[in-house]
Amino acid sequence: MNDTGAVKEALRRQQIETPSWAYGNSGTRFKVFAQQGVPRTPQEKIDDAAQVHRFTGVAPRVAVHIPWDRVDDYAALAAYAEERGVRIGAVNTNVFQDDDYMLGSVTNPDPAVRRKALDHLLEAVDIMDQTGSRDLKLWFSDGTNYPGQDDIRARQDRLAEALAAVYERLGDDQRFLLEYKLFEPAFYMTDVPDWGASYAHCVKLGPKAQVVVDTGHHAPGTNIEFIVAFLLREGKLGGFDFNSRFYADDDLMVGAADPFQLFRIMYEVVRGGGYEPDANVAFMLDQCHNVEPKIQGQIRSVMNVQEATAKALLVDREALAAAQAAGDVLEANAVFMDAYNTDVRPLLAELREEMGLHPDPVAAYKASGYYERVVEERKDGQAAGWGA
Ligand code: PSV
Ligand code: MN
Ligand code: MN
Repeated sequence: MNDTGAVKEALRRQQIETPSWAYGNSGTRFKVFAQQGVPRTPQEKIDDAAQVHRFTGVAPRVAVHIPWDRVDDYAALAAYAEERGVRIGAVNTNVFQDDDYMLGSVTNPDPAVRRKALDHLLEAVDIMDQTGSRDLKLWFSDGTNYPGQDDIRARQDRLAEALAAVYERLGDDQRFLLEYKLFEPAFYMTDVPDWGASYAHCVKLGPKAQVVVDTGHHAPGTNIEFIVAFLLREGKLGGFDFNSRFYADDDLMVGAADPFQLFRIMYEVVRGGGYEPDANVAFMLDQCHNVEPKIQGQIRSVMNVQEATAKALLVDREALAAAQAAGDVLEANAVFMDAYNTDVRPLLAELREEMGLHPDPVAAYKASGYYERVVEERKDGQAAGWGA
């Protein structure tokens, strides 16, 4: 797509979902650094997410994580979000922070623990009914630390049983996204370690089961864009948890560590039709801002995804196809790199102005005084954190 008008039009309809937990305090297992002005309630997290949308125009949804965002009335929470110009997006489940889950949740050898975990997943679908959310995000920390600790095959059977029960419970317009992760917290074997395991379970269940690619969940050197191309081709790419990493699951700002990889991923999304409105690929962020200001960190991340998308849309697909058909390796690579090396910031600034936004979202946010206001307003009470 080379016509700038068409590129802008495509960028205008982009929707990037931000995670409620990115607005709260977070850290590593060594230390959580408390920041000022951090939200104390799920509502305040939504207030902050609304700021990201206000200044970027492309972040209209916020994902919630249960029980971190537990409230009495989820329909009221959804209404609260709508009043602030955003909606509740994916409902993320949490079966990893309870003592009972030490040896696993849905794959635990104890049927009572499995039942408890499944009840939580089903409760999350009840919540989706109230928030109007389409996506249930399932990530299991389940796995083992030592060879022989538990039976790998039996654990797969238990996983399949739980997934089938959740699938059965989904409404017509709902789906689940099964997230995989190579390791951590399990260090020998993880029950959903890679896209293949997630894909196989999802294929068995049907179209309402889709794979979600968290960009931080692979072995170093993995070609993530290949996975994206493959899953899209099979109609099984449900979405992304975007973040970037230098080592493992670093949860740094997307596009910070490797903007070229993000471009390559977005190119495969565009190439595979995943950017079309009816493709239903969810572009979510899953990040933690441990040392940087959180709302600004989210704004920067949204802009990074926009920039990678703009470059991906700018690839001259005709010229690329011609070079590929001719076997012209260097020309094909040059066409691809031309798009990556284009400075798309002026185009995005122009687009924002056309959308009635400030061309520089970070500057506009800083000038708004929102941060100073919430630092003052949120002085008292317990700040929300990863796990609260
Ligand atoms: C696990 O590492 C993960 O990526 C899952 O998506 C969790 O729900 C999320 O992190 C929590 O931050
Ligand atoms: Mn994730
Ligand atoms: Mn992760």
